[in-house]
Amino acid sequence: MTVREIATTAYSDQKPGTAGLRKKVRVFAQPHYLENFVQSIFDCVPTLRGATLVIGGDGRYHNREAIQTVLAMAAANGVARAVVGQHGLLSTPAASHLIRTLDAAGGFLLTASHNPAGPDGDFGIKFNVKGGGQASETLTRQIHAQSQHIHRYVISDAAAIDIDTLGSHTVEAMQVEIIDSVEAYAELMQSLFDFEAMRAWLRQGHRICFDAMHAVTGPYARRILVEQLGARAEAVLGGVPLEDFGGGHPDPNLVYARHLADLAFGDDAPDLIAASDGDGDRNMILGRGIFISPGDSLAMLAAHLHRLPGYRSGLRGIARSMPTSRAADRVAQALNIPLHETPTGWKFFCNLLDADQITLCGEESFGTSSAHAREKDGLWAVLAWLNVLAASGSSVQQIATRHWQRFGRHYYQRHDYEDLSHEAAQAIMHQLQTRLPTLVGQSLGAWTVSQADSFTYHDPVDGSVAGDQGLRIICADEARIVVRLSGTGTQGATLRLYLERYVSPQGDLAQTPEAALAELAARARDICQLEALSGRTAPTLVT
Ligand code: VG1
Ligand code: CO
Repeated sequence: MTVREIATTAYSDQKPGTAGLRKKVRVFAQPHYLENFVQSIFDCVPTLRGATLVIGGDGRYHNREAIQTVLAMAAANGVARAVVGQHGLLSTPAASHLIRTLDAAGGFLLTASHNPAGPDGDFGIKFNVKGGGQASETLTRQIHAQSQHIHRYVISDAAAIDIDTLGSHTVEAMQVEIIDSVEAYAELMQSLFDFEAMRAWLRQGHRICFDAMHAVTGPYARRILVEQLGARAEAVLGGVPLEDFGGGHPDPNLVYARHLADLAFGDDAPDLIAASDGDGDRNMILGRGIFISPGDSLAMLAAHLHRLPGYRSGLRGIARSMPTSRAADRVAQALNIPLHETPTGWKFFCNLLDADQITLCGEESFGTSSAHAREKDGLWAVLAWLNVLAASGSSVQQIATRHWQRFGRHYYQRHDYEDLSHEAAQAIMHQLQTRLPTLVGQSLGAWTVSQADSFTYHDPVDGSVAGDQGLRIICADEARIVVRLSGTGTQGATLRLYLERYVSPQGDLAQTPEAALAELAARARDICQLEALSGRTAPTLVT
């Protein structure tokens, strides 16, 4: 075993997006591509030397090779101990938890989340810091800058190690432990939720269905839902992780998990139907005859969380990303606790969580989590709902209806225009941004624009400022349009149009989101000059 220093040249495209570096597999497979980025991280995080490092991924194609590369480079860069999930699997929240509990100096998460996998699919890597949170904007910028003039990296030439068998190894002076991917995470869930109440609820004949979509949460769901809570084995669909996710698109929403909506709205539906995404941080929640939008899920969990063992002392505060519906704001108001509005991306929640200012946070993109981790957590959200059902004796439908009757309903949709040319996307954003000041006071269908601006976030904890975080057109409490460009895509540009409309408890609470938002959607398309600037007349994806 020797450590070798390899000369390399920089790639110009290693700028991480909303959640790490995501590219096509063929881009990552270029010589030195992964190595350059990994070395840039080691160069920017000197505290990894002599420390513990967590490594795991979502199990997609290229995961296993990438893990061996990261291990060989970790050994060469002086890491003392690497902890790797068996078979190379760690869900994003489980990795975050391990980093925290092992007091690791950081973790490498090999994931492109829900993006399709396989030789023609996507791959990704993200670095989480001590404490388990995502790398800050500042660190992300430093890593990118380093990747732009990297000229060498170091790597051990040790043979690949067996990541499928639990056990210990050494690579150079580094100790490697292959650990059970689920155990610590399952213990964490037991400390937060009332497993006995959930078991009793299932024993009474209530049924759940959870789809792991052949991605990373399969082993977690089988262990926790089936082995520990006593759900039937058939309750877990897609429970075996596959390198190509079975050819599917593990992005749980009404389009890519249509079959779950069909199940929920069909005869004999289970009481709770749920799914998670490729890396286990997203969640989708449905009940018999009802889909719970992520913004509603955040608000409803906020209203009920105090019923659950880990949250008996109540919530310190709630945070949501700016485009996420303002449903949680009403609950925060009722509970008399702060509500923070952050930019899109989980990294912006981490300071608030570390400073103990919030207990619960969420995003419209099917992400919810609490202070137990520094990532969004799909199975946590599913267990939280399951526990709320067991503790309250109510159905999902009853919880939602009562919530709307008390707080009113925030109808919500996100319209994605995918694979636009970068020029068209920029033109749309530019023209809208320029016109924003002129929109205030103008009427927008039935509403009047009260505020129109580009969102800037001032982090209350470290004082950092993040500008250009999306354009918003607000019609007081009643309606809102948000427009931003995706930072996770790997092909062309994706424009996201977020639509929200509030209906008070006295109004019509039983509309479909599509009908409730039709007028706002048409106004939003006009305001963005979508057809004129991109030729598109309809979104490619509505979630
Ligand atoms: C999207 C979502 C954002 C989420 C991010 C990572 O980002 O909108 O809310 O935090 O994905 O989630 P963007 O920039 O494409 O809108 V995941 O599950 O892909 O790690
Ligand atoms: Co994800």
